[in-house]
Amino acid sequence: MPTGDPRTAAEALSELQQLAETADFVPAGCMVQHRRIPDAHGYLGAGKLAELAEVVKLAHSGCVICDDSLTPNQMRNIENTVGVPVMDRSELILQIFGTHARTPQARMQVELASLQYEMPRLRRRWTHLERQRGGIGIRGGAGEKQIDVDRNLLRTRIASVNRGLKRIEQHKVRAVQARPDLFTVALVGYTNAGKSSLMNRLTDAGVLAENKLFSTLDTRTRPWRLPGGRTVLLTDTVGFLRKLPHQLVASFHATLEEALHADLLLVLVDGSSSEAAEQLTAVDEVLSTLKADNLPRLTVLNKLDLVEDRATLAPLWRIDPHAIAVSVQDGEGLPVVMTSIQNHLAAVENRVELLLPHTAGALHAEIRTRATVLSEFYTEDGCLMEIQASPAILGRLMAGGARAVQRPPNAPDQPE
Ligand SMILES: Nc1nc2c(ncn2[C@@H]2O[C@H](COP(=O)(O)OP(=O)(O)OP(=O)(O)O)[C@@H](O)[C@H]2O)c(=O)[nH]1
Ligand SMILES: [Mg+2]
Repeated sequence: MPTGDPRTAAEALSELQQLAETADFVPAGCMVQHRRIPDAHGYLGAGKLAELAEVVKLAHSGCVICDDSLTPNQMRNIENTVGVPVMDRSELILQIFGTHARTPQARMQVELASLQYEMPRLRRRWTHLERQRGGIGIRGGAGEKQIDVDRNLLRTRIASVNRGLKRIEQHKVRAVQARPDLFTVALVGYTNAGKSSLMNRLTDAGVLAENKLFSTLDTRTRPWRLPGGRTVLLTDTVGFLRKLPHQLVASFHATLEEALHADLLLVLVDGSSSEAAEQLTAVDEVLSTLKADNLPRLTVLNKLDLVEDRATLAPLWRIDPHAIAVSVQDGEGLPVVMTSIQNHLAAVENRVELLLPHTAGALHAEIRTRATVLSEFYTEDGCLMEIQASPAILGRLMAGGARAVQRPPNAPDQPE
């Protein structure tokens, strides 16, 4: 068990099992050792390590996965005792990210994280090769020179991937800046919470959604038409996980940052999971590392259709009394999400009355999609509208020919 993990061993192992299955492993068994600090040499104590070797032999396992980070030394020592390859949590997650990466940016981000993970472990790989060839260790052996060659190769590749990534990121920044000034809602949350499913349900994004961890590794933004015609942008992105390898958090920073350019966060959590409260806390931690913890947010508890007793949601409502329970699958609660977003818009935007002269009639369609129209009347001078919009949109409308209407204090609400 990793130290400082608030979960029980069973909870931590059930997540590790899910990760392993996502990477197409078939788990044969689990083992837990309760220790205050991991053994520096073999992570587990000597007795437990021997027990593990026995279990691996009996189950004919091809690999051992540890739920914590292992030092290259610990990995080598465990491998020597159990006789099969050993993987730590970071390596497993990197492998999953590697198979799920589809866009060039995601592929490069995973490659960068993997190269950085690999760097301190080069020596271990070479010791293995020398042993297989019957060598006598790496001190002064062929491996020693090869490690230097490999290290230089890795450094060159890291620099080249970094340059490629910078180019893509600059291109993306320009694309985000060129985006129409629409209110943006970002979907964030623990992996497998249902973010892509919600995105698909609300827009026709056609994003891959499946019962696997880290199905989505890049950011996608689609227009979402709210009831009444107002359009906002909805952004889906990579899911969070407790203790993500730091190399991955660093590599995916740009992807997450793009999503966190949002005006409002929808924090999604799988309400049917027994670990929903811990997952919400983990999401908070990632958001605060990304300095996005002060963005306005709505908490959405998903998969209500799988919750047999709603009383089990009580701890989540204690964390956020305004959390909205929904089922993306059958649509329950989604109208409440929309109303909450509209209420949020009403609270943060300006409400103004303006006259759209006939000469500026072309702005009418823009107002309908980018602002909320509260009322409109046609008069001799043009269309008199009461709208709610952001200062940026209002500025654009004024520049396009719309005029603010100043009413005398006792004027009737509506024109005759
Ligand atoms: N029963 C039920 N299943 C749901 C619901 N919403 C989503 N799912 C399922 O949950 C699984 C994960 O959904 P995704 O939409 O891929 O989750 P995600 O948050 O995008 O996951 P990552 O991209 O991995 O971060 C899929 O198998 C969905 O079909 C729901 O309301 N009820
Ligand atoms: Mg997804």
